Amino acid sequence: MPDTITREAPRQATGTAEFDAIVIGAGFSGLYQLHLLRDRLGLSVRVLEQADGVGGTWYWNRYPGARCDSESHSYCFSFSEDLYKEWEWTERYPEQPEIMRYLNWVADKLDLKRDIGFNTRVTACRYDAVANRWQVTTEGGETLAATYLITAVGCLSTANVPKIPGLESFQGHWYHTGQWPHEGVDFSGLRVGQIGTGSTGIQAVPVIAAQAKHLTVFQRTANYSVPARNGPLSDDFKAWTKENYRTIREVMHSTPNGHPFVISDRSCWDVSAEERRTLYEAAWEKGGLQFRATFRDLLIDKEANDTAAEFLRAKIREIVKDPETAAKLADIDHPYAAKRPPIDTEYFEAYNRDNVSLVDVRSNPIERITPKGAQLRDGTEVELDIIVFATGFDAMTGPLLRLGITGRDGLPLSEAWAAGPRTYLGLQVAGFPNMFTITGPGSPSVLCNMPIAIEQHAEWIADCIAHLRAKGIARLEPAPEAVDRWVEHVNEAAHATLLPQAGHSWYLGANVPGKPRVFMPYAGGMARYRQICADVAAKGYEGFVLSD
Ligand code: N01
Repeated sequence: MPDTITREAPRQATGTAEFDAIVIGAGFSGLYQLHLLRDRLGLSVRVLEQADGVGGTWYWNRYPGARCDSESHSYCFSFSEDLYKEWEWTERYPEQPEIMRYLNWVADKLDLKRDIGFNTRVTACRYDAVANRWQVTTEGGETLAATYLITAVGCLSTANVPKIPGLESFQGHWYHTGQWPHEGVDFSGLRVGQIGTGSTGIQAVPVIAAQAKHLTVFQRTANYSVPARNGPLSDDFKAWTKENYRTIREVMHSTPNGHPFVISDRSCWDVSAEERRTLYEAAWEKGGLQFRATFRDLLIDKEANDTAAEFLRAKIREIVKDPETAAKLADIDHPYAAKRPPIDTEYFEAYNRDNVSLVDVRSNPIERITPKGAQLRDGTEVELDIIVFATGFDAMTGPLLRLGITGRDGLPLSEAWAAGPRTYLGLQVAGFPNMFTITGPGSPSVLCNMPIAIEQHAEWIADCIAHLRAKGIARLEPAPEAVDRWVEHVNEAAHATLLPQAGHSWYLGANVPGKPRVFMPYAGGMARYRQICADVAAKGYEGFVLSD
């Protein structure tokens, strides 16, 4: 990558602030993209962020128990050895406030905040073909323009609050975990209802249960979970991560999911049933997302997966004392890890408390919210003071569609994606020249440890922009045939795994009524994807149309 290209000063003549690049979002992606474009390429860049601080997903997700499921020594930037070695994590998994401290530290260290417009919500992005510029409008009435538009809005930033009749009549308070009040919520002495048992809900249950008078969990789909085994990091481990920076990074770059552990090359069928059980026990004791790395075929062979699933169901029955509650929790209808596998701290144990109860809302749905609580189909009214919606997100496409993007010839992104997202490499959309989507649909993104996926995209985009500028190329967008081929490949990659077998997963958009059912992330593996993107660039951006 060249070190600098002339930096253009912002121009204000038309009331429009002019930049080389506009980046939307100041989480991991936006921060790194700003650093690369401004400090390595010398471009004028403006980052627009709707929150009043950096942090992206970690700014909003302040719910009880919010903690990253990736291990802290892998959930950080690794592009700079100095940055990596200077920061000290305290626990095996970083808690939300610690990640916020980390991202603020990075932003200050790289002097990024001066180029970020906070409290600035983007309402429209329109491509002007004559000027070959992106015109961006904000809620506050600002207009800005740039040659390159880069979305760094994350995959899980549009809260999904189910439309349950009567919610407006509820006399208590309700909150979505992804829009949690900064001042926190005091549950002491209160009756709390939590809807949702995904990764978020499973983190929140034990923490809310420890404080509330009573917690009722409304479960629609039972879920697997493996103990996180969180705890403080020893000085030895901290020193080891620093000494082994390069090796850790190499592992993260060479595995399908960007985590710092290697997936076993052993098949589940290479070992006896007894040995298999011993290996699962060891993985359960070790804890964390690594459980799924016990055998190489857990995500491609349903019968192999069944062995892990049965082990995990048996654990639920062993931990949860009330057999009826245990049966509801263990009645899981999808293969293990076909939905994002949660990890927990005393989740199943929480159901042994006297102040926690479980309602199966698949057999007995919430018909309406009343002023006093939730009314179930069988007529029961569960009285509540607080409702917590741990109901997830309009994932991957939601954050992009709400930006009001229109491409060439006034084509709205919502129309281009009416039947589901269509991208080339998850990086660009045909008809939207010079627009790049960090961790967009069609890229590994949510199937990968996010900082690894983000760094690869931000670097590829910076290299691409450097190439365009060095060669005097005005526009880059994917050829429609390249998009067709990529969409087909994303589909094939998903169907080579068990992932599409969880028919109600947000990977498929199935959690949002009316959303097209398309498997959105690229399941072919991060290492393979990195190579594909590198090859495309090496072949002169094969599959893209480059024009003056
Ligand atoms: O959301 P989810 P999440 N009535 O969509 C239920 C990342 N993450 O926020 O399965 C009743 O997974 C829904 O039920 P069902 C991670 O990638 C990361 O938990 O659709 N229930 C499900 O139980 C994760 O995958 C971390 O039947 C309703 C739950 O709500 C992603 O975020 C931590 C309902 C939603 O689960 C999203 O996780 C947490 C309704 N109308 C999350 N609508 C870290 O690494 C939905 N549900 C820190």
